[in-house]
Amino acid sequence: MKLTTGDLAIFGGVHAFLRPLYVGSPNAVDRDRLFDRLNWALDNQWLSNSGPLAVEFEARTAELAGVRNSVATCNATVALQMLCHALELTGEVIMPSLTFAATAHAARWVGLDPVFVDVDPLSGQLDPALVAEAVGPLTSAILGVHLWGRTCRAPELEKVASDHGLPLFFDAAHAIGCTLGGQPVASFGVASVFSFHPTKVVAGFEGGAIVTDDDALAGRLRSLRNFGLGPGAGSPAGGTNGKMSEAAAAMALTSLDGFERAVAHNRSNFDAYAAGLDRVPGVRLLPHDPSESRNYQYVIVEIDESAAGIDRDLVLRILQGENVMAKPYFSPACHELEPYRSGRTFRLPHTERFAGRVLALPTGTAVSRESIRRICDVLRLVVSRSDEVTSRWQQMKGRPA
Ligand code: T4K
Repeated sequence: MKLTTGDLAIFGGVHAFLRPLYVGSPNAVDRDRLFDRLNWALDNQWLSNSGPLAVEFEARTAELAGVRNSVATCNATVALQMLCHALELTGEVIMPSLTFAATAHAARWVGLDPVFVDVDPLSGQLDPALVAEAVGPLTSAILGVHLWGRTCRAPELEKVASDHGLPLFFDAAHAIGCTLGGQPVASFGVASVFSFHPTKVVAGFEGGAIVTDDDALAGRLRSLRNFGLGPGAGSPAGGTNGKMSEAAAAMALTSLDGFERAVAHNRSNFDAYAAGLDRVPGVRLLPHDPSESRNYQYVIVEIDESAAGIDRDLVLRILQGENVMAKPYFSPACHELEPYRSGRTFRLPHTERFAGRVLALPTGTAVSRESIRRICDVLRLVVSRSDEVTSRWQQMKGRPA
């Protein structure tokens, strides 16, 4: 059946989906396996503090990351904070602004000043040449982000870091299982941080991990995670409670068991979006390099209003009306958020362009190819009838409530 603008829910039509379809719906897990693990932990009467399930999870994530150490944590935000302390950073940290608030806030929380640098206009990833220009007397580190699981230019960032004698570390919250030049992402820089939030391809209710080949750094992180006690103790920061519980590890291990299946499902979903959005003017699906391993957990489209005839915010509103709960990841960019926006005098044009145009679309094991076909039908309709959609929307907005 061919859709018309009158079928759109914002104009009084029936929702395309009866129930909301979320970006970041948790992937399905083998519940029997999960409950076996939870029961085992309860029988063990050991529920946190580097329990056997957390230790097993560390071994498996270190192997997947291709490094010697994985330090499992309660979430990735605390992991980033711990890493800033373990590296004894002071002053400023250079990072992209086009990322989730947690990247910048983690540094801010431990008393560092994020220095935001613009992204490459095509990839949306941190631009190493601009990073080099931003290095100043107060810079103590460079923090790269593998945004949306598409890798940033880590080897070039390594060069900048080594030219200036700075540590380089990565927010790899989106990038478990991803490679760059065939190497696991965690092989770049001094350490990388994964997130195991429920919205991630590997989920532990909540969870994170710092992966590193630096044994001494891992020792300091283990101490920081446990109130600054035990081997590796002595950080000026004291310590925190950043531990992963056994319940989180049970979930994370079970999620990891299904990792390949989830990635295959995401890949198939990505291909369905690519087919459904092929040649839709002004709607660019951000590609994944087929020669690299990718987890495909984020499907990002960029809406160019000048070619699509409709802006991102109206597309978002229309999709949400259909119960497609797309997300404008990552808008506003960090430099436009408090506490960074007050008094700022700089602009990050490519970051701001991406932030005004991007949309994350639902994927994961809860999303089927048929659902994607319907989402793409809506997107094709709103672009092909963009004038009509925009003027109906403006009329509606102008009407008194
Ligand atoms: N660095 C980067 C680059 C990150 O993207 C993140 C987190 C971090 C660091 C920090 O990692 P963690 O400390 O969280 O481990 C979500 C997530 O909460 C956040 O973890 C994630 N990135 C970010 C990209 O997305 P919000 O503010 O969008 O809202 P939230 O979590 O309420 O809901 C997101 C979507 O997921 C909604 O569509 C609803 C759906 N959802 C969420 C939960 C929790 C579900 O369907 N089921 C659920 O259980 O942040």
